[in-house]
Amino acid sequence: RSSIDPGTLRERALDALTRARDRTALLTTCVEDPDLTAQHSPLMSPLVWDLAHIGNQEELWLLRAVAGREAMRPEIDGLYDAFEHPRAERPSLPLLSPDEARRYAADVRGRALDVLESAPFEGHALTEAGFAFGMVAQHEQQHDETMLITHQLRRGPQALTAPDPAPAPPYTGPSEVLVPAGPFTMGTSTEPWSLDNERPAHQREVAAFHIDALPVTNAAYQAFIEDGGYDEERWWTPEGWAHVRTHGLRAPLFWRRESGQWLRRHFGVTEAVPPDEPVLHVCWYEADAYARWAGRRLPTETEWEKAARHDPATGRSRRYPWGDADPTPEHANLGQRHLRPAPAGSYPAGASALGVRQLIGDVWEWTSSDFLPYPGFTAFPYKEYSEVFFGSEYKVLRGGSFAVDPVACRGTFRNWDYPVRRQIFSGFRTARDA
Ligand code: AVJ
Ligand code: FE
Repeated sequence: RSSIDPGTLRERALDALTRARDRTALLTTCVEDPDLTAQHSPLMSPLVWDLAHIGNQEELWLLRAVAGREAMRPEIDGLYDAFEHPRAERPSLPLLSPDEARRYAADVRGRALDVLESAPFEGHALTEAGFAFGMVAQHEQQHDETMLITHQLRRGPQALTAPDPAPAPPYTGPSEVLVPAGPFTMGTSTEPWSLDNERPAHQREVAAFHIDALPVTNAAYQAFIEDGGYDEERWWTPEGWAHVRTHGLRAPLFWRRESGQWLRRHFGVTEAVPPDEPVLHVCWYEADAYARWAGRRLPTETEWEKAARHDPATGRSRRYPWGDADPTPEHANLGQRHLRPAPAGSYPAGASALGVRQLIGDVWEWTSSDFLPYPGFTAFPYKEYSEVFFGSEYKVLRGGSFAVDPVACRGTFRNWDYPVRRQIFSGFRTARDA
């Protein structure tokens, strides 16, 4: 049971859905229609697929599952089922045109808002505390991040702009923080819109460890490159070594070296790689190799969450590093307010109880852990959100990037991807045994 009253939750759901749709509109109107139907990378869908898929999932969950309505356009369900067609195949499908997709998504939304007015927020699993509405808003925001990745991969002039984060005051704290040994509560059984893989809350024993107070920066990563990190097999796992050799990786995605300087292409603009920003667009193999080179290792997922949530004064796990309050712009770089991570050492107000900074927002952080269910996991409301991905193929990322909306980000939130992926907004921090 949520302690927040149903009226407030209903307003929050409306607000989250509206914010997601405003962002979707921005991401699908800042370029002309040919850029919506084109495939900018075989790793990604055409933007117009994401747009109609967002509407289709909203129809499936809010209109059909919650309100028991008939399918509006049963013939399109297969086109927008992510499991029926891999991304690379989607451009060749008879997809809705940009105008049709916009109209369909808007039509679904109009009806979904009617459903929201009267859906029972108590006594029904799917709508308890507004869950289905929160889930649909999170789904749209996740695809908005996916679409932002497509924008980053797109060739051509800049289409999106946002103010840069404020320069960080110099960070004078310690480079790493000791997280003491002892039990800690991982996951949640009370967060009303948490997704199935975050549940249930359970106790874990964690040995003492040290974790970086800040994410690894571009300058630090450059030192690894310049020390020959990509040429030395000893830093890499066998799979990682095979991967960098086969694909000729020499630096993070989007970087190139010119006249002795590292440049990168960032949302259509070539810029010098900013030394103080958290490193972005590295795969798990690169993060893991850097950590070994530095004499350290990636944190486990459990260690990451303990560093983020454990309050040694009370023994409690908090919702966020800074406490239980929802994120504000003072706490973290979230919601695509900026189109880049903030310099390492930013957001003192977002520090954890132990003083670890920037765990939420800025860059997704690779952990050493495989994506596995917690003890007592039950798939809800569908196996295809998490359950079908459990196993050793995927590594867990934590904390969310600058492109994650607050509705889809919590101390317990789990993301996952293949260890070779680096078009995502991924970085990392390192740890060591105490
Ligand atoms: C949780 C980000 C891995 O994008 O594949 C979107 C989220 N699930 N639609 C993804 C998701 C279904 C998912 N990730
Ligand atoms: Fe989806």
